[in-house]
Amino acid sequence: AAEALRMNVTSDLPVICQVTAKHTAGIKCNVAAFMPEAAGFDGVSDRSALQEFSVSNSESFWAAVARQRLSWIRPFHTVQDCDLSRGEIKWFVGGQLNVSVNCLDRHVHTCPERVALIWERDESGSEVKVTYRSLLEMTCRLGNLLRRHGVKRGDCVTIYMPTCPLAVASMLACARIGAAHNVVFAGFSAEALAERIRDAQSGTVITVNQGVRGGKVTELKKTVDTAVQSCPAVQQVFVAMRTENPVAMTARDVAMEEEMLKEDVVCEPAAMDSEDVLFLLYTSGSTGKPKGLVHTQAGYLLYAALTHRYVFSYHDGDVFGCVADIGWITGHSYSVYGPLANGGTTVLFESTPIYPDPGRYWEMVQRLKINQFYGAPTAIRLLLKYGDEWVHKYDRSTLKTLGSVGEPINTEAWEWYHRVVGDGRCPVVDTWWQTETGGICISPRPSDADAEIVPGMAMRPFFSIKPTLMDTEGKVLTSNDVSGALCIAQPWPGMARTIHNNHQRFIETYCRPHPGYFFTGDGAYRSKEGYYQITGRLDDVINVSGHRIGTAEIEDVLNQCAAVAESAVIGYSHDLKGQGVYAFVVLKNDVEVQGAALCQQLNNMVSKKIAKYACPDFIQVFVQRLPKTRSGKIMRRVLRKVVERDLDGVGDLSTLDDPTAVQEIIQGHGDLCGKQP
Ligand code: 6R9
Repeated sequence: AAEALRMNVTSDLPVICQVTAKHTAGIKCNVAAFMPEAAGFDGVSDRSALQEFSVSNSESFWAAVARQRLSWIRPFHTVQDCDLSRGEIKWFVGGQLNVSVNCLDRHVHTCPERVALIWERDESGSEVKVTYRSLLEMTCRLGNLLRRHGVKRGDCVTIYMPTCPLAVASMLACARIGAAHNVVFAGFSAEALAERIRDAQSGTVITVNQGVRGGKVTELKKTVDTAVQSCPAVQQVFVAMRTENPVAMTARDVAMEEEMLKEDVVCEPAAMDSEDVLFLLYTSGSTGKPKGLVHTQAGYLLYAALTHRYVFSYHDGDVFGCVADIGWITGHSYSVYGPLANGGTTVLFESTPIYPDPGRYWEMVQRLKINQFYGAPTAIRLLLKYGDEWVHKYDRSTLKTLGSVGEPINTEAWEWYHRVVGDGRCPVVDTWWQTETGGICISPRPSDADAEIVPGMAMRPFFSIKPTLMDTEGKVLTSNDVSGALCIAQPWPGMARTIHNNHQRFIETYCRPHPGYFFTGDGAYRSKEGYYQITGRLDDVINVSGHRIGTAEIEDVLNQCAAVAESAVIGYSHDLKGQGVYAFVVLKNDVEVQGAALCQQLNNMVSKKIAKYACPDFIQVFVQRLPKTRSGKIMRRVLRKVVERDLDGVGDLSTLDDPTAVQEIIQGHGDLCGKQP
């Protein structure tokens, strides 16, 4: 343990700097003060040399960082053992550690009363602070409770909870006893939850009686009740109380807080191998069912911690405010794992940007003295429309860095974020990454404090990340001022290892398209200066308010409607949401339905089977047929052009099976968008 304590990095920077200064020129002191490990890297005397070193000597880089920043039960013997073309990724082989010990125990030794979590409850002004000591206690009680109820190492626990301390404790309790967690966003419907529980083979679910968001109560426990009816493997449901309203309990339900009180506050941490599973997180792909991406212990934690520390320039004592829900990867990496591994204070935001009014974020920044604020462009665009007064009302002088994530941030929103929210003082970091990458891969920082930041661009790769652009033939584009498919040329510790129960799909999606590279599914432009700008998905995944959804998933639901023969869903550019959902629906020959009633029914189905955010903004119902190639593939390109009103861009229709289909679609689109603005 004493060894572990000494590994805490951020507090002893000045000492390391002095030691280094004795041996090297003064300039090296700077880079070692920035990152202590750099003192041991040959020839690294400034930050750009450090960046180059991390890419060319990625093994030495990560070995040093892993020794310095994680506390190991047993040291690793092999830094990495990866073969990208076969999708075999292993980091820190031979090493053993416990993620909850790294996030909790080692900070409890040095600063037990430091605040770990600030729970910004939906009810504004009623925040709850949880110290490292009490979060460890909570986690241990919960770990013991899960163990007593038979949850074992290697099991998978599904967590269906709002963003709150007990949700974090649940994640960490799983990590403590060696179980994997599967957090399902509490906005997903019973069917979507059930599908994820079944795919993850979870026997245990943790939930709350009710959720509260934007002043509205949601019946989460009832949703779980419905979901588990179709999940025969579920043996127990732990129910915490978010509100005071009792809910009906069955024989399989366990009152969580009550039972936790009976448990010991000490819980022996499991010694986990670096490559044991830490969690599954489901996300949408372009085809098929949502996929459970698998992240493992050491590499994921280290990558989340290092990116949190350096992209946001997080320092000891700062209050980090990531407003993402824990149901998404952003919540995992930057509300929970990154900040806690760094011994930070992290905000858990339960509410919405406009509850009780559009000043919510900035009132919270003032009240909690937030130093780094991390949110989504869709919320920034929404708040921009409400005007500057809501921002000016509150003191934002504590803010040092502003972050953006989830989708491209347009220049107008970026400028407003920078100028109005940050008073022009704070760097804005547009961070590009994915559920698959585990943590931020491209972002303007870290770089020199005065390095330029271009609005709306993620710009620079993080340590050891080697972005590569491919042309349509799969050849590497080497020059600048080019666009292509964004790949990453070498493995990094934070990347997903597989898709749960479907390694073949993992290989086909990420490794096969460009052998030897990790394919992201996004397109990117590399500017004359060599900066990266993400141009959007290359596949049939759309991004609604920063939430990923596969068009195929929505089509699946629409096609289940008795009146529907077939459907095609596309994304279109939407002012607030980034992308909206536009559905083309072809009716069966013999049906007679009222358009409005049908649209209502289809919307209800999507909301019931997936989630509200996936509901189409427009449903164009028609009777003929979708534009298809002669081989029967729906030509989405044509549909997109129609919706974008770029009829010249529709292009060559000669491959279409029936070119007149397009006329009907253009006509129908005009009628619909005249009626439904
Ligand atoms: C972290 C997260 C990933 C997809 C990704 C891309 C889009 C994320 C972005 C961005 C442009 C950014 N995306 N960040 N596009 N600029 N800064 O959002 O993960 O939910 O898996 O979504 O989101 O298309 O491929 P995830």
